[in-house]
Amino acid sequence: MPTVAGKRRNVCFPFAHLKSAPLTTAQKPQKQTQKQNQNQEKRPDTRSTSSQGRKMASQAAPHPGTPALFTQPPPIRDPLVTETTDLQDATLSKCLPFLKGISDLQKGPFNASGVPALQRDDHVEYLYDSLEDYPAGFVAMDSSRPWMIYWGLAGLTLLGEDVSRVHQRVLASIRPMQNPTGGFGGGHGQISHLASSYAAVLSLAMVGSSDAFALVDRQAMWQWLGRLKQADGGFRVCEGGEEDVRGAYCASVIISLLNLPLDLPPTSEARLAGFDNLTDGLGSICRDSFEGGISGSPGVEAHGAYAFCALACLSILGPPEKTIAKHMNLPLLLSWLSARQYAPEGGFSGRTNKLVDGCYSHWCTVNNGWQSVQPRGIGPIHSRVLPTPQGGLRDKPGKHADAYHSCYVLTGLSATQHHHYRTDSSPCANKNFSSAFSWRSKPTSADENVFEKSDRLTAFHPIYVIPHQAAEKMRLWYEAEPFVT
Ligand code: FPP
Ligand code: K
Ligand code: ZN
Repeated sequence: MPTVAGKRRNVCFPFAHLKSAPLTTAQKPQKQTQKQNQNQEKRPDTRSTSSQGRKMASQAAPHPGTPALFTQPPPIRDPLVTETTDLQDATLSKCLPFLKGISDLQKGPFNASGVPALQRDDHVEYLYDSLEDYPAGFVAMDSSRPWMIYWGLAGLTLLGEDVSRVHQRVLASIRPMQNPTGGFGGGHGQISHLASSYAAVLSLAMVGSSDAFALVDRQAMWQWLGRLKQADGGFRVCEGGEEDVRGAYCASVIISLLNLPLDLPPTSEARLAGFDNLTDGLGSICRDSFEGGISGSPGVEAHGAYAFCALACLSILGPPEKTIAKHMNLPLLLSWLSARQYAPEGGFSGRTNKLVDGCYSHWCTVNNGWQSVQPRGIGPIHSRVLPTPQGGLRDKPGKHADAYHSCYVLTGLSATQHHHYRTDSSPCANKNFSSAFSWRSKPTSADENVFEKSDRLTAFHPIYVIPHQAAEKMRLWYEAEPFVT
């Protein structure tokens, strides 16, 4: 294992992503008087004429091959200056030297499109290291253990590593987190949560052995899901916890991969609401918000991570061109999703008026074949902007690398390197969710991409976010395994 003894990188994890913290509403637009408005219109554009950005922009010519879209500030400016616009300017100034290929931190060689090589070995080393011990300061991550395993394994798999070599350690770590009452907790002795169960199940799928599959207590999992099922069709994330589209997505991933019976357990209270089935009513909680995007639950701000959860859940429940069309206003959704990509940064934001962040290159690029948001230039963006000098990938320049961003930045990059499409055939005998298991992929051709052949990553299933074969193998294993209700 390429771990450097005694060395620990300053790894910083985004706790907010994993907790059920309520969304903070984006800053409300400030009212302006006519006078203020006029003043601002007369004022020189501070965003393009002040600060570091201008200084750096004038210092050196962009690397040849970089499209102008990614090297110049956007031509359309809103005259309203707020804390939000200042932050965006600062972000842009930090990204521009990387986009131009003139940052001291970038390692060559650059190819003809101005894209530096992926620092594959550094990222591999970083991700193996992320599976090692953590110092006491990381205690808050103790409720995210299955996630840390998932991010490490997924990132390594994307980079072409065979993660079955850490198989025994993965099983030894995950086994004590399963509760006899069903599901996996975020750490030893913690109550089961749908997000940690999702990460645990996907990690077991990636190591892919019979021992890994046999570890899951499917009967208890089914009973537990029956208790989480709510009267509106959705799932709470844990007993007594909140209900949102993360619950819907994580539950549908678990139900379909473990080939659980769809019948609700006889004792499930959701039966009182007239439901017979674990998936009854689930599609209708995946709906669009007033902005056209998708929020965690009705009435709150739309966010890209929840958009992924809802669209992926609908794509498990049935063919996406039917399920998504039924529950979403497609033109509005596509408009909101496309507005998440900024220029010249090239990356995606998670919500309106917020900053680009590499992880949204996964959450917001719905490359699900039914309709795709064309992530223009995002492949090069990852290589240009997001690496760190010592390996690992990050939210944006100025931040530390972490396993979460390494995983999802690579997932986003992989999505740009492969075409994903559905077929009419699924390898599964049980036809429930057959659409979810009918996805295939083929690598993009040389004239469609701007990276070198050596930078191609493993293709990931757009719904399960693990290799296609890993999802299929797990499902087929459980299809052959009797389930005693
Ligand atoms: C805001 O963080 C982010 C959220 C409120 C939700 C994030 C949720 C996920 C990333 C994962 C959900 C998926 C599963 C499968 C459980 P922020 O305010 O730090 O970032 P922002 O400014 O970019 O919105
Ligand atoms: K963020
Ligand atoms: Zn992020």
